[in-house]
Amino acid sequence: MAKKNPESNPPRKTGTARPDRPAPAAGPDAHRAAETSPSATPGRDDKHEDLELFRQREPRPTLTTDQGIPIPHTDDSLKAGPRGPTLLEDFHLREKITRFDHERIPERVVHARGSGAHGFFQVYESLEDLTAAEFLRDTRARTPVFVRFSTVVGSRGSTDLARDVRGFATKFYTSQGNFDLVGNNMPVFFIQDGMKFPDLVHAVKPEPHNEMPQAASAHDTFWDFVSLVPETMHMVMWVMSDRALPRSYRMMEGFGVHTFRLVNAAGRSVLCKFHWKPLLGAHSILWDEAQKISGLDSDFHRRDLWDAIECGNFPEYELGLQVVSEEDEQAYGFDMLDPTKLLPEEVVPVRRIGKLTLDRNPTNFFAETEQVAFCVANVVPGIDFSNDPLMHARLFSYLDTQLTRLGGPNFAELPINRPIAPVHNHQQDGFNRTTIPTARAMYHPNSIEGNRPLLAEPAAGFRHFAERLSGSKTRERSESFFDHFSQARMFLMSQSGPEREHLTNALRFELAKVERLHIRERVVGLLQKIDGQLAQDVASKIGVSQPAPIAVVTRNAARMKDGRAPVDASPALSLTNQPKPGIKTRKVALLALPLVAKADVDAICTALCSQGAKVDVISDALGPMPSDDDRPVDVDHTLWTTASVLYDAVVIPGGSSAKLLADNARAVQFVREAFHHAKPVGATNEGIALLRAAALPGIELAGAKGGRGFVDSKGVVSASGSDLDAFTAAFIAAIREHRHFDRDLESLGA
Ligand code: HDE
Repeated sequence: MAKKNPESNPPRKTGTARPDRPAPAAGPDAHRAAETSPSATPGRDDKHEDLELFRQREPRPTLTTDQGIPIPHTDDSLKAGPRGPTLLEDFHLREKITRFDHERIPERVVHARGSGAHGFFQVYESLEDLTAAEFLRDTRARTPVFVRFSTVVGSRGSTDLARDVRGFATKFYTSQGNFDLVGNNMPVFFIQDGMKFPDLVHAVKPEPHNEMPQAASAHDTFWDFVSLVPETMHMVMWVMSDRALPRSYRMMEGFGVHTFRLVNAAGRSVLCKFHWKPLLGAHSILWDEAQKISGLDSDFHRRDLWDAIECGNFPEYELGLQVVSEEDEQAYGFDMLDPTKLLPEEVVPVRRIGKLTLDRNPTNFFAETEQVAFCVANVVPGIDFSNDPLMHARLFSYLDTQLTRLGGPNFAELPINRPIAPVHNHQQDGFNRTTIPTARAMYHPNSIEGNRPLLAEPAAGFRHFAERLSGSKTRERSESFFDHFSQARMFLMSQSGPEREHLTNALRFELAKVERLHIRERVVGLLQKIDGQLAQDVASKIGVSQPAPIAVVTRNAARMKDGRAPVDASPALSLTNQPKPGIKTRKVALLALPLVAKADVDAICTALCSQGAKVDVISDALGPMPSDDDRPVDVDHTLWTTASVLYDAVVIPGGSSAKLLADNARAVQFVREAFHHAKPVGATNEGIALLRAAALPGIELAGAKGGRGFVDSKGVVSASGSDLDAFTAAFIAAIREHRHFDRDLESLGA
């Protein structure tokens, strides 16, 4: 593993003293560093080693105060007699209570609820032609990263399963300093100018008079804002879609949203959009599931991420780039500076350039996940900003918000935030300074310290791209930002039938919770501009009179560069079209009672686990469960403590007792609910009795009167007295598909 530059910030285990350097030579460049900044290739463990310096791992033999004074008694306060008043001199009590009183810091004003993980990023091939960023040029570099996933609206303790945008923020600890890619799981945003962000957030957060509802956009103030600000409509389509309900943080895409710039060593700039592509594919759940999971396990996503990493199923994402030349800023039928627009992958393909692997859980939630401070303005040489007006407000906001949240300007010294690249400057003092500068000259220029720290060589330091700018000061929106509906329509038209149905139902749900009729009416008016049918479908369920059909003015949502071949739908925007790489890490519930057929259990578990799935045995009691041979089966959960919404699929093996499951109301509910949520369901031999009891509409089962020995019916796979291999192969294929919406879900009240 490559070693870190010895000049990294103190404290260090070894070599913390800075090597003395000779005073700068006289001459025009006497104020510049003779060598470039750190060039050592980073290794994946560099940040881990850095954090280890701060982790308290030593055994804790004796209880002490913060001052190190040994404490022999911590259960009673110091009193004047056993029943007397507590004495003020009890410094141990005072310290303990004081520390407790001040444990909380302000939660993030948005994205308060989050989960983090450590990992590393490695580029596949050098992007030297595009960027001077070392971590994108050096294929040997395993750049340490910390990622924090989040919801936006809810408070720190709110559910993971809110209908919401997810944050996907990545801190790259590169050899040239920290680069923060602070993105979301949706490629566009609600508003075009950061000036409107406080308005948006005040509208979507709980209402000011009663602080309700928590972590939900289904209320008047959000939809009032939406109805008055049509630029929100494209993002509203995304938030009402299945994208707002990811199955897992490990199974969602990420986007930088804004157009960035890449600048190469020669100073040539191109525009660029960043994407994260999950290697497990992108999958979602249904709103009914989300609501139920919120009650059963509001840490569902946090637990999923944590467990996957603990089990060695490291989440992986490829970093993708869409690169566009400067001149093409407006060549695709919209303005690349407008963050309510996306560049369809069919117009400019996403080039996958490297891989992110998350392979380590934090050791302390507060110190790492809570104290991590991302900042859009943290860019390294070779990456720069565009003039997106939303981005520019963000360039200010992130550092500013940490001043309150993390108690002053020294938050970059916190272990999770400090770069692995050396930090030397003239900043000093402030709340919570932890390093001890020993320099005598905290100013530039100076002669006392040989003018140190020296300025970086121009070729190595950050240089802002010398974009030619002109314009009069004005508070105006560019006309090129005015089309608010074409891409909203493009998104809608890109959805598969079931996805569109979910989106329609989401709008019905949200708007049915809006109390004021005039707000609902205005939103329907906006929906009409996207699609008349959508407007009618929504209006019919929310007490708004059917809007008279109007001709939707369709413009090209995007076009190919040469102006031909307009893009009205982008297949890449549909989750249905996403790659379905396999069943790795999918969770399967195996329902069984004592005397279950061990041969069936073994065949199912072996086949599913060999493909990387996880099988949980669920029965009516914990402990080893007798099977039909001598070997018991370990039970993971009971029917009382879990539910089908926590699983991707359910399977019932045979055995003489399996038929009893058909009389167990919880087991029947388990299967019906899994079916209702379009999940794969499987059963072998006697286990099929439970499927029969669940009365799954429109499904053919094996072994039924005249039925065959093996049937695969819309993701319900059953096998009676037939080849278990054929069963497991078909069941695995059904799980790979994720969901089966070709079922008759209406008749179950879906
Ligand atoms: Fe943020 N955003 N944001 N945002 N954002 C914050 O920074 C802000 C926007 C995003 O896990 C805050 O440290 C403004 C877009 C993520 O710690 C704050 C505007 C995108 C996270 C802030 C936006 C994001 C934040 C709150 C409009 C996707 C969580 C606490 C101009 C590209 C980072 C904090 C984490 C957090 C401001 C819009 C993503 C207040 C002013 C667009 C993932 O600074």
